[in-house]
Amino acid sequence: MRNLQKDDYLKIYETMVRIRAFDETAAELAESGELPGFVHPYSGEEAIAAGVCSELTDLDCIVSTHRGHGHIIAKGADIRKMFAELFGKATGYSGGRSGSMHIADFGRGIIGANGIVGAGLPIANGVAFALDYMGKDAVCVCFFGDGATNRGTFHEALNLASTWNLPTLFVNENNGFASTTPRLEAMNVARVAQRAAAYGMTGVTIDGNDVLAVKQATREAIGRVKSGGGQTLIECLTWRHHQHFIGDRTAYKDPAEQARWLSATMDPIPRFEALMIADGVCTASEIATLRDRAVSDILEAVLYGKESPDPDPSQICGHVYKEV
Ligand SMILES: Cc1ncc(C[n+]2csc(CCOP(=O)(O)OP(=O)(O)O)c2C)c(N)n1
Repeated sequence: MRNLQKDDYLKIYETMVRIRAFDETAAELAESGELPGFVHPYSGEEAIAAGVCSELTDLDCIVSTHRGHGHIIAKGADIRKMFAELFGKATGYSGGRSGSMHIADFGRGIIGANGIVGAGLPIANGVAFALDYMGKDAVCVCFFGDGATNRGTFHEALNLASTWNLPTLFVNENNGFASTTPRLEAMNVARVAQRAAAYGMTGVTIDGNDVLAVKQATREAIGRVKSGGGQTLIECLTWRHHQHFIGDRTAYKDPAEQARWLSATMDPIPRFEALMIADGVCTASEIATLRDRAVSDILEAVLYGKESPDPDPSQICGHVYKEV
């Protein structure tokens, strides 16, 4: 995977720093009380969204989670409409009705984030079924946390995808916790990927902070399902830098472990920067330029969101029932 074109490296890097800038800014705004609603920052997990989505085409779809900003940005969503939605404004993705956890953009194959843990899994199968039924050469990627793999929806979805041979790709973001519960207090298997065997599919565990490893595993999984080799459950080992949501306390995290994961050798962004410099892809100053651009794009999107109009109160009952 280290033989990509320069543009491919830069695109992946831009995606990661855009996600980081988006969620660090959203976290600050939520902490200061400027943003209404919940924010579940994705910081620390960027390599997964960026690596997976770098292998997707416009025809492919994704189904996201409550921690979904990263997936949605990596699939090409408009960050101005995202911030407008977070601010509850009329110009937001859902007209300000949904906030952070229900952003969707069907035109870009973003079927939606979801506030219900594990609820995206059966939806992803439905999308995969539809893609297959319509004869599209495409897959549906489902992102979900380790906590979600203890829900019945996970097991039903893997069983159905395997039995019906659906083009669903299961991407587990194993950050070690479901809210405040450490993973091994809630499951009795060493690896989430082991669960794939129960459904006759391939299970792999990878370093989820190594964006090129994620890209490689995604490429192999898509190739496998498209060539009749069955589905894949990719378990990506990672760590969330922040609390579960902004406002939560993190007493359940070991400070030494937290510091280890935030170090430059573990954080996916400095890791990828070091790799690009070592491979002669770009210089430190080119990297700084890309970072600065990501931050200024985000600030512009925040301004757009803040200054957008509030929804019209007379429309409050809209989108509840379908008009006939
Ligand atoms: C069905 C359901 N149960 C509980 C919750 C409350 N809740 C929200 S996020 C979360 C933890 C999810 O953990 P995981 O799936 O590992 O994802 P992560 O937050 O680590 O990304 C819980 C329990 C919920 N939203 N939905």
